[in-house]
Amino acid sequence: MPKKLKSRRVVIRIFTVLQAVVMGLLLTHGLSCAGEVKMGFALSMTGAAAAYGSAQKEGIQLAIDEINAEAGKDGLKIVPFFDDDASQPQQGINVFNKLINAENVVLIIGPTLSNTAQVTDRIAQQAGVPVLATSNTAKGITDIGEFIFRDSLTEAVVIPNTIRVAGQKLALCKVAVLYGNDDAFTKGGYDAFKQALSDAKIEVLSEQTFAKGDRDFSPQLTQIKSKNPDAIIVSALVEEASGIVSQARQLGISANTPIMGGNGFNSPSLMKNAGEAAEGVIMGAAWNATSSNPLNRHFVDAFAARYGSPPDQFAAQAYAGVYIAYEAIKRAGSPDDRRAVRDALAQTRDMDTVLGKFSFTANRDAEHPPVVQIVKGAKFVVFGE
Ligand code: 1QQ
Repeated sequence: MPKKLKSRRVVIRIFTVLQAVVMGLLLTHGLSCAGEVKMGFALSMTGAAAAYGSAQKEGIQLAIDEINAEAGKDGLKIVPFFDDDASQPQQGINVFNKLINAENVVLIIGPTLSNTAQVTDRIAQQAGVPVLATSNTAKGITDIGEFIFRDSLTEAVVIPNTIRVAGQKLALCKVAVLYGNDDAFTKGGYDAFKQALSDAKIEVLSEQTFAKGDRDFSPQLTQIKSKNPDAIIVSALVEEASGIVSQARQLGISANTPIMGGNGFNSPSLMKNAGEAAEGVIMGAAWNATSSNPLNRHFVDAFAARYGSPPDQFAAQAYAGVYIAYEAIKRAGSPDDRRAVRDALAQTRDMDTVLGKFSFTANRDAEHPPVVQIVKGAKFVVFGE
């Protein structure tokens, strides 16, 4: 064999061996393929917060499909790993461990409830995996550490605005308060309402409690009715909120006594479960479907076309979360580098999203104006418009 041909064969053989070694390394270390990013989603698809989790999943799936279609053949594609946290902290821990250690995701979106995030986010912080919550509104979640972010406005921002706007418009002087005392969000919401009521010099005539899964609220509501408050303030997840709203009206507390809630009320399952009784209920929110920003118009139309029903706030915040995470991952330059993705997320400034121009605060919380909504004709409309 001529010498030239022989040396060409040797080069080809070396190249083939090298290629096999690189492929082997990629497989054994579970790295993403070039052009792909692994994102984990911990959502409450079952249990007390399932109404929120299912809306979140729809918003997320829409965002992923849009991003992956736009990325085309050569762009960075999202490979999603969905898991059900079952609205339970222990199941949230299992899901986080799986996403972090087995699926090797670069970032986690979720979990749905603050009550779960309080424990799961410590695991992610410890492992150096960025978390972007899209529905956690209780105090202290982002204080867990520098890897923890959220695009959901906190109750501490939304509630004082709700009390200020509704308190003035409805001339509230005295109210009753009913809250869940076994959940981080419902307890945190209660604290925020209490502070806002005290700041607005609105008297609290009665304070009543319940727990997740309760179905009969008549003892608490009967006590509240006897005090004749100007309004009933409720800090609850939507399952219990629906029962409270229906039973208040059944017990003869008329629509002249408005019921006001926080973030937990922003799900159409309130109208689905409470029906006519939901009319006139007022809630603090982070987003309203009628917001005129062009991205929001596109989102509302695309969502309705795909699912046959309008999106709620939880779908909107989840959809925004995927875009916020994806932009950060692209800026980070390496879809496997959790630290670089964290640092890029922290740099998010004035990004156009369905929530409006979006930035994180220095403490990695969401920064944009809150809204107050009221249920009219089975829809959430902006209160006062
Ligand atoms: C929280 C919440 C819930 C109402 C949403 C899922 O805001 O747990 O923080």
